[in-house]
Amino acid sequence: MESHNHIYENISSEIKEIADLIKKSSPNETTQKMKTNFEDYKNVTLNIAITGMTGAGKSTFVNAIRGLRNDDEGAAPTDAVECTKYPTVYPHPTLPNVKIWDLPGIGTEQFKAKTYLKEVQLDTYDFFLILSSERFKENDSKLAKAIKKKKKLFYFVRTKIDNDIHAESNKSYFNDEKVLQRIRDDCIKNLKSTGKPKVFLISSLHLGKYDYPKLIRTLEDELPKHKRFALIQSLPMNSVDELERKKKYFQKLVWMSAFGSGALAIIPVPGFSLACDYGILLSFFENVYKSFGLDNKSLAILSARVNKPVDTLRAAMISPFKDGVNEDVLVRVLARRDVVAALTVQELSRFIVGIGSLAAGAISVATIYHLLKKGLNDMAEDAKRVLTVAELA
Ligand SMILES: Nc1nc2c(ncn2[C@@H]2O[C@H](COP(=O)(O)OP(=O)(O)OP(=O)(O)O)[C@@H](O)[C@H]2O)c(=O)[nH]1
Ligand SMILES: [Mg+2]
Repeated sequence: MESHNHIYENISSEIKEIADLIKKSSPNETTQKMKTNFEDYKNVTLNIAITGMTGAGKSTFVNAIRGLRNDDEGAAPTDAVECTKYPTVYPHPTLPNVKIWDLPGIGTEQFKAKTYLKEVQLDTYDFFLILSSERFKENDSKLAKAIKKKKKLFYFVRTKIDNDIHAESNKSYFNDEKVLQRIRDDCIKNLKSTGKPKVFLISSLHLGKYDYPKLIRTLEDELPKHKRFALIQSLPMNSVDELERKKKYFQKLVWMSAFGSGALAIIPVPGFSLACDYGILLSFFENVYKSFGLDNKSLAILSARVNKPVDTLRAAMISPFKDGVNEDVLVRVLARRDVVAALTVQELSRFIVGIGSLAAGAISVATIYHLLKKGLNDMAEDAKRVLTVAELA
């Protein structure tokens, strides 16, 4: 009894909106609305602008947040000479709605922030990261103020922190924290004309270290909810922590997808697979698959990064989804007794608040819900095993 209440507590916030909707509308209307909500998440675009002085490490950062190294296929070109003259778009390797823009360097000369923002088409971007590998300069502040005026989000990123740490490490009384604090204070001092600047110290060569995780948490707090989802979904997999976070975001879509599949209008026939909309289920799983880095392309990228053969990484996957996501796999998983018999009707009425009278449709929804939840767990377990083999867990 207690455990049921516990489940009820946990899910109630996620399905409260759905429950309200069900009370007011028909199963078809509910399905349609949930489908639209799902599409809104799926189609959300995220455009990230990376800017800063020549040589600040923009292109390297663009590559790093796409999980690429500078010499990988599809990487933004980097070299010592100034090489990025126009905004260049780099789509995420597997989630094309997320785009990272490598903007031209802002230069050292007399700089007109307003003209620059017009030239790079300010409105395209959801937020700006202003990078510098040394002291932030007057031009960085000018740019930030112009962005602020346009009510856009921006953050300062001090790059190549690994170099700073390395340079200091052979001094006596070396202390990581002190070096970082000194750099941080210095950045804030140079940027004080922009108000309370948010500065993150990072190394594109070691994203797991320094302030990168804090930068991501800050973006999670400050971006609108759909954009936040797109961001987290797109990040390269570096740790089990990041995997768990991604999983949490997808968990929020599980009820929405279950109702959006049209299962509410279906009376289940024992022994037969449900005639619901597999499109939305496939779409859900395909996104999870890519986001967790389990597709061929992501595995190939990871393989290059951690220097392990693709086949070794792939061999770590043992779930029903190990060879990919398709309708056959879904039907096969759906047919499993543990999915179909997952819930009794009493449990259902606890799960699906307010629709006790639609018990038949509710059973179908709950079955799909379980399929989604189980699939999500299976994929997360596969991803954990891949991370372990990649020595990232
Ligand atoms: N150690 C270290 N080197 C870095 C890092 N980020 C960039 N670099 C190096 O710094 C140099 C310049 O990096 P880029 O990414 O090309 O810089 P950029 O800002 O794109 O330069 P432009 O396109 O000319 O404006 C390259 O040699 C990179 O390998 C970092 O986090 N750590
Ligand atoms: Mg560049």
